Amino acid sequence: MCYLLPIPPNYLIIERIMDGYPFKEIESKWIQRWTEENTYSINLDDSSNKKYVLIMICYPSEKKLHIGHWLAYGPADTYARFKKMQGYRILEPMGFDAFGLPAENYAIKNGVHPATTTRNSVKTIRKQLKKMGAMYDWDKQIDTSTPEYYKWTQWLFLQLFKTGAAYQKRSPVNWCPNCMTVLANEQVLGDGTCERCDTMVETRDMNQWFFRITDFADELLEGLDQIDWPESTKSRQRHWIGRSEGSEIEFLIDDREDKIVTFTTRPDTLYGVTYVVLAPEHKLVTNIVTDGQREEVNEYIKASRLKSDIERMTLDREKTGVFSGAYAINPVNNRRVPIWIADYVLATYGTGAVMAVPSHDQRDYEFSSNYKLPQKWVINPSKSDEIPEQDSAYTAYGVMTNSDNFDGMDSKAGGKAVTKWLEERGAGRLSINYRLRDWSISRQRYWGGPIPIIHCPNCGPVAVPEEDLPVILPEDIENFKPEGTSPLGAIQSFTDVSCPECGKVAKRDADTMDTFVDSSWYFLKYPSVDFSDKPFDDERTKNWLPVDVYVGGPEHATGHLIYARYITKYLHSKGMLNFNEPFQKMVHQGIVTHNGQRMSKSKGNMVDPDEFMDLYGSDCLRLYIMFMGDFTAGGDWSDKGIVGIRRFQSKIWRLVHTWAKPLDDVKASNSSPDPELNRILNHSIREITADLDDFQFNTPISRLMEFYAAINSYSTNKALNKSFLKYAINSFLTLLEPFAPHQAEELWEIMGNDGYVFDQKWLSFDEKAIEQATVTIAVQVKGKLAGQVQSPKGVSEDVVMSKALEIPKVSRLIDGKEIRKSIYIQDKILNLVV
Ligand code: ANZ
Ligand code: ZN
Repeated sequence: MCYLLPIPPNYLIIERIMDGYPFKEIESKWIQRWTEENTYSINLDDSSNKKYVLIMICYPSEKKLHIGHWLAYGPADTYARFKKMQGYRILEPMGFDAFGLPAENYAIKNGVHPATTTRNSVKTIRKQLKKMGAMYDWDKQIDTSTPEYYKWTQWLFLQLFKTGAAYQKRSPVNWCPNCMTVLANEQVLGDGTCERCDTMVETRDMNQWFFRITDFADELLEGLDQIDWPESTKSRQRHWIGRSEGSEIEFLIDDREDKIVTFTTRPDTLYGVTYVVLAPEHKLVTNIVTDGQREEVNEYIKASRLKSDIERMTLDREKTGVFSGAYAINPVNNRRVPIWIADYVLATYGTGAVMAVPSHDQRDYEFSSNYKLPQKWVINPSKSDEIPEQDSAYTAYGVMTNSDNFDGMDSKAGGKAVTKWLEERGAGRLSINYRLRDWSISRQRYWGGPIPIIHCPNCGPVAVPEEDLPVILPEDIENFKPEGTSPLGAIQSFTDVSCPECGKVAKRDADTMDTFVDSSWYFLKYPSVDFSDKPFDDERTKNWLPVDVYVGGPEHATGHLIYARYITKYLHSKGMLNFNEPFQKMVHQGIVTHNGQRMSKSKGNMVDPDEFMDLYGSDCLRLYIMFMGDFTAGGDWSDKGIVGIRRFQSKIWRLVHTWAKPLDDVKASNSSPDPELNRILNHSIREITADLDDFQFNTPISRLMEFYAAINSYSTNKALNKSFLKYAINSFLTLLEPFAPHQAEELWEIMGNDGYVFDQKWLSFDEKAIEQATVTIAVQVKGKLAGQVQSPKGVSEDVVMSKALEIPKVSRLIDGKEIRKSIYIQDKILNLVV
């Protein structure tokens, strides 16, 4: 091999630092070489045996990488290297999801333009990532904030717009008063706060853009059965989509022409209805409120306006409401029940109206207790007729009671019968509801891709012609602070245009797209980054997608991971993709805490990877992160053990240094192996291979340590077979490569091997070498069989003896007596005489 750079002879480096391992020189040497030789660049025209290993795009919300990035990226790269050595053509790209709130908030806080801060962070992070030594193909990187990329995000928007899948609607939306923007439901946490800033999210009526993700609710559910994802994430998506089968039941309003349509999953409880509830935003509210109640009702509506749906849905909230003054008629028994207005009923779910059954629904139970409304028991657990004292709702199915002709029916079947009865009278029908809402995508913020729409007083919203894309986000502006409307709205040179259809004076849409739109399709762009005239190339996409393995955090379960699936299904439905699930296999890294708490800047418990990089180097940090715990389970961060890993690296370094010269002329061979070392060698290969396939990284490192110790002890053997020793060392380095790429490469070279260890074939193992070398030795005490010892072939009597004495039955039979004599037949029997 010929290198362009003068590289210091390896022996010199070793001589200089005898027991320490000079990681700094070695790691920078290899990074430089990989960069110069473009080692990790992959020609995408050849997709034979491809594997697309994707790590979630980097979100540069701060200046630099934090330990969380390392925790995911390091092991993912180890997996990719392993697969590369197994003979796959690996596409492992990296990019930057550089638009978005956190990056923008960071810029605002520092009084610097977000374009400046973001580009600087991207630069710094890219440098850090290069030091990590991952096999990213930097020729294929993406930055979602560049016009070359967002041009195609805007193109995607236009496809959706032209097919009616992107639409504008005035509706109540989540509003974060601190971030001054609309948020999607997916961005509001379970307690009703903003996922970015913890502020309580409010509701505002606004004209917003939505993507019709609900059109794909059933496909999104069904697709989950075909993909290899963690069950917990699938079930969170199922829950988020929330398919619910039930019935619509109509209640006429007493004294009025109108009727209220309720949605219920329990038509079997219809006889137990004691009141009806409308959501405060329900359109009938103003019609039915009686004059006496109007003021109180208006006050209540105003107050509930401020609360987000997610806050209103929380179960342990105090349930409040007001009486409307009006009454409704239960279709099944013509009973008159009061109509209430309460915000525990959401306008956006079902029909926005509920038939309340306090005895059998917990929310209704609490509400009725607060307002002294009657409760009526209609479902018995069994046939017994006793009505119990209730202190909570009885919500299970059972037997219908107090329900006229339906009495005694099993309540599941009874519910169907009730619906059928209603259907015959035109007062009810089966109905399916979803919890999933259309995806709100417009943001009143500066740092995002502009929405490519022009509003014309004549023609309405008009698509920007595709040939005019991208609509450039103006960067030479001073005031990018959020003020409730998009800062772009104040820039006349941006907004004032003529309508592409009629030529009249018109205005650009001033909102920008949520960053989740940017990341909903980025995995399609990587294999096609070299095509600037289209978002993705058909051939490339066919050859390289879908993604084979996707690695990223579980917190994206009901956000990015649903959006990306939706966009894929949408494009598939339009014939633009030949697959309908983007990520075949999904792996989540576990959450790593620090002193038991989630790492965050505000808690001041962040771990800075650079410190460790400086002290120990990239391989060491990567090894340590993997060794520390289970990749998918996560755990608590501690740096206590990192020195141990460092010591391990030094030991490997010394072993190779000691043997490189003496083995210089020896040919590596396993034709006459030492059985015990050969057993460990093959066992290591078998276990490491299986574990890596399983995204297990800690156990393989233990195997490597064992393997090292076995080589080391064999190397002290007087009758050692040098060819086999060399074979074992080279095998060790091959197995080490995915875990410590810089060190393995250096040692491979020191051993005088040709080429890169990275280009070696992953090793296969010989099951026989593992089995054969293990023997079962019978242990006899006083001529009686007392147990067995499993041991490597050729084991000494001492070792068998000490293992035998650990067997409870053996020690029982010896019973504290002195062992007078022992007869050992090599690898067969140990006979003890007491
Ligand atoms: C009467 C009833 C009786 C109910 C009973 C439950 C138990 P899922 O499963 O989530 O679909 N509901 C309907 N629309 C609602 C809305 N807009 N806001 C709040 N709650 C609403 O839940 C369906 C149940 O949630 C419906 O069935 C309704 O209460 C309530 F023993 O109707 B049920
Ligand atoms: Zn916020």
